[in-house]
Amino acid sequence: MIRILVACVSTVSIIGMVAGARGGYGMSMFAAQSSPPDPCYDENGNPRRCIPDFVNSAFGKDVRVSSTCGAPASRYCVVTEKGEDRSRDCNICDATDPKKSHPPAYLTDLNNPHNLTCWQSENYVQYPQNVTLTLSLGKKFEVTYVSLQFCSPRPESMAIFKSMDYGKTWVPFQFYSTQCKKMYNKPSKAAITKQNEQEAICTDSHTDMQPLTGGLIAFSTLDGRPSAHDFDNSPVLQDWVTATDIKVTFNRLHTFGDENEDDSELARDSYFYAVSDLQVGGRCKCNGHASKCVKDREENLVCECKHNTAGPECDRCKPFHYDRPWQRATAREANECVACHCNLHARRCRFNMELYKLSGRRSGGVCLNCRHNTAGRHCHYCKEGYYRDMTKAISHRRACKACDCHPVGAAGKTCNQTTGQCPCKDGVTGITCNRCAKGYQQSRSPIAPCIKIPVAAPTATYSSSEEPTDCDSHCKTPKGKMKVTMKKYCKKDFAVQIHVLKGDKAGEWWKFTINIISVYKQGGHRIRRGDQLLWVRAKDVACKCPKIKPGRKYLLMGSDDDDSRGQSGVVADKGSLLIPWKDLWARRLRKFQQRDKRGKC
Ligand SMILES: *[C@@H]1O[C@H](CO)[C@@H](O)[C@H](O)[C@H]1NC(C)=O
Ligand SMILES: *[C@@H]1O[C@H](CO)[C@@H](O)[C@H](O)[C@H]1NC(C)=O
Ligand SMILES: *[C@@H]1O[C@H](CO)[C@@H](O)[C@H](O)[C@H]1NC(C)=O
Ligand SMILES: [Ca+2]
Repeated sequence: MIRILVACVSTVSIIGMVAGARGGYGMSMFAAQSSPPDPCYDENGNPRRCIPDFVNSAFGKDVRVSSTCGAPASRYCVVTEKGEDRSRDCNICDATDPKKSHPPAYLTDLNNPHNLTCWQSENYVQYPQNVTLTLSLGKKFEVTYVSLQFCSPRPESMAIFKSMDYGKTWVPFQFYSTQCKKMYNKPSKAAITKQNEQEAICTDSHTDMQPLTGGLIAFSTLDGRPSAHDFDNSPVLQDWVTATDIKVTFNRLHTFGDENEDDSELARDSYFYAVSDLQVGGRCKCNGHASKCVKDREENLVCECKHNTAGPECDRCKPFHYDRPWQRATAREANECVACHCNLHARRCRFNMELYKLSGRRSGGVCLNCRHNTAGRHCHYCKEGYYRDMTKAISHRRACKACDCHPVGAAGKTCNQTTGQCPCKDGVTGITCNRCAKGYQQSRSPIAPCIKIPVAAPTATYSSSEEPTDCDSHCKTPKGKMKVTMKKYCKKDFAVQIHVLKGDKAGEWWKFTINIISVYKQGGHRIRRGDQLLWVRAKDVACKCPKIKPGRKYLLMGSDDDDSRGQSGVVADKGSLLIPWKDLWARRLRKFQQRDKRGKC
């Protein structure tokens, strides 16, 4: 839109445009009859760039002026030219008489070409006496032109300034003078290049045609500036056209070469400035995120921000919409602000540039103060001590349940995030570790709250039909106390200390889970320390040769040749020695081991 304006703003077409902008905000009255579609969104509801109407932002506003005629009442004369003859038409300026006053309000009233109302300065305001007009727009505008329609001759030297900080500091917009160098220390014909697009230039073009009254001075902010055709992508020019206040300074009158006749009859009372219309054409600055400006509660003009933006100029993202950095909207991209993804568990978030870059410039929002026992950048998992209730969506208020780990039964307070399983102490079971596992019973110890129940001999599980009757003939080795001797050690292929953990019957066999604690002699099958299976024929177990009970430790000495089982693990049979373990054997067996190494077996 701005581009279109740039094309048509020239001193030739400015009158027409000014007329179009006349009436300020009143123009939108007709457009707003049957709530029109929001221009900030397309028909599918997608955000798109939107901008407020082009207006004369000076219309109806107060202008502060440094000089106004009529207090006290004074005479003034207008010089008119008819061919070679100059004549004077004299009048009285009287601030107390509405018909003869020229107040500053006439600068920005409705401009009726058939009944011009002119503000007028005092007489004799000659250099270095200056007259200034200061206009506050009330907020930032993007100014396309500043124009002045004169009732007096146009000034010989004048300057237009802008402020972006409500009048604290001023930046020159444009100078007009027949003697640029002398008045403003500027060359009279300076080129604007890409390097100095924010530079005010001085021109004498306003004196080309010199009507004594009714002349126009119009400054187009973008005219002749190289980036104007690509305004969307030129932060420099976007900044250049931005203003909160406009100031016009008249520095020197036009005296038509009659400086020396100051006291002459003709020149008397005809040195003053008079302006019928001051216009500042532009748009309320909303950075492409609002289609209109409205008065807020404090009567300040502000943008009616869309696209999740906020601020008087929609110049930041509104709270909780910090997933990507704020950007001005362009014709191609609305660049709307995006809400942080917090699964309804957070009300605040912040932007993190590192994460944004890591995401390929997609998402940089980090949720703050995740509620409902959630945690993480997007409040997307459960905080420590809680687990996901998979029957509920992550955005549900009760998506995270407390672990409730049993204070005695659990080894910690943090459970598995997906299953809710607490870490249980030995022999403890249950999701919260609140009961003893099978084969365990409760104790009074908080360290080992569940202890093993002594396991009955596996023989007890035999059915009577299987009860062997001929054990004495079946077992070769005599029962009774066993001694561990070097001779027995040498005779057997392996010797290991084992801990029998549990036993299960498997057809013809018993399958014991054992833990091999130490290896004192290594057979041909390379027995390793750690958990192993021990296979014993059911009949041997029934006849208690060997006699074996889970939960006990034994010395097991056996031969390699019985591998009839063909399974992994160790095999014990009636020929094996399985003797309840005594700690004092450890030393003895190490001695046997050393002797064996020296070949003494
Ligand atoms: C011209 O404008 C002035 C000030 O608004 C008003 O008082 C006056 O009646 C107008 N005159 C005509 C002829 O419209
Ligand atoms: C009038 O303006 C000119 C140019 O800005 C400046 O040099 C001069 O000091 C001003 N005169 C007064 C009286 O302020
Ligand atoms: C949680 O339990 C699941 C399922 O049993 C398992 O796959 C996962 O590894 C466990 N997580 C942790 C951290 O232990
Ligand atoms: Ca007027």
